[in-house]
Amino acid sequence: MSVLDFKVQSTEALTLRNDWGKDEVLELLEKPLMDLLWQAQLVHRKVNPEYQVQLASLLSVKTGGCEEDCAYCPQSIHNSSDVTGQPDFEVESVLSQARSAKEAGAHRFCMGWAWREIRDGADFEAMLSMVRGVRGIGMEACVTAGMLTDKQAERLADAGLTAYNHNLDTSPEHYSQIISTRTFQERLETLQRVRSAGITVCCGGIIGMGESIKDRASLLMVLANLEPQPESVPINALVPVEGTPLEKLPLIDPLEVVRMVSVARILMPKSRIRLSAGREQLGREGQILCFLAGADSIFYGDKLLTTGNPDVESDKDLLQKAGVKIIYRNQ
Ligand code: SAM
Ligand code: DTB
Ligand code: SF4
Repeated sequence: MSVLDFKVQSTEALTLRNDWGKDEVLELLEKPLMDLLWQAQLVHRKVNPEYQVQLASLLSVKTGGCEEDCAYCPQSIHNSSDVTGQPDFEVESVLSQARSAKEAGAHRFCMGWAWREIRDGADFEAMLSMVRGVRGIGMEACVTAGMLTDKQAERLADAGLTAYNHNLDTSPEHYSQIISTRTFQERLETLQRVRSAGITVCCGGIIGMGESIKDRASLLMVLANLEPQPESVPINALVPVEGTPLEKLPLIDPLEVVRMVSVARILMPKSRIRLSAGREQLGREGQILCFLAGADSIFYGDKLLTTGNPDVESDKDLLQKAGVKIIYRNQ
């Protein structure tokens, strides 16, 4: 069964398009909010009538000391944030954290490495063991670890990896303001390798990094025009971290996140739209609007990779108040 099958219940009338134009997407992003919410809901209700939400837990297996210069990231050696290199987690410790996450209700376990790219050797072998272990526990397994080769993607697929996360982060036009050590094209090539190996693609971006609305339209357009579209699309709001070049940027207006989620849902009806970093800034009502508009996953657990996330108790309360249904592992 494909990871998408469980939620696509009535999609006959939904046509997936891979030919979106930037102006069309911009027009959607700029619609009066009520009209945009209505249009997003028409799609969302069709693909997810019960408002099912997947809980995913994140673990930073390898933290800090990354050679890339991503302006938002506290883990880059080019930035002077508090995050410093820490010993990597061992396989058993990762699997015990995955088990706890499953017991707490998580359906997917996402593991991060602060690497520019995967290198062969003991660390990669450990990653493969972690993937096998997480799948053995009965959870979806996602890895985010930078660029990879075809062979590495194939080995991850053989280990049972469900998804590989590699974000485009921002529009091709704004990209050079944010990262200089890796090109937008290299990101697209990494995504292609993941796809060719038969692993599902998790790819999204960040808003609130000084980009224009046109940049947001451009990012969404590139994502939606990937063929096939990514199965999973994380929408992150920048968490401005001290010591990064973006530390002084103002927090994004929650309604901007609602707009991004709505348009992502309209353009990519069958994809899982993940309300990712920055949820603490959104407030309860902002998050509920995002569920209404099409978000169908959150990161669950007190920590993202290095920054905070709402605590489990407040998330349980949020999900209950929103009246959404949590996806359990056997569904
Ligand atoms: N090194 C790998 C990579 O870049 O693909 C994996 C880890 S990286 C931290 C995963 C993603 O986290 C980034 O692509 C970015 O979208 C997101 N991220 C990192 N720092 C963030 C921040 N301060 N605010 C919002 N999102 C952030
Ligand atoms: C994604 O798009 N967001 C998550 C996940 N994929 C790996 C990571 C968010 C990280 C936020 C900053 C931090 O905690 O270091
Ligand atoms: Fe490294 Fe990933 Fe952070 Fe960029 S986002 S500095 S690649 S850990």
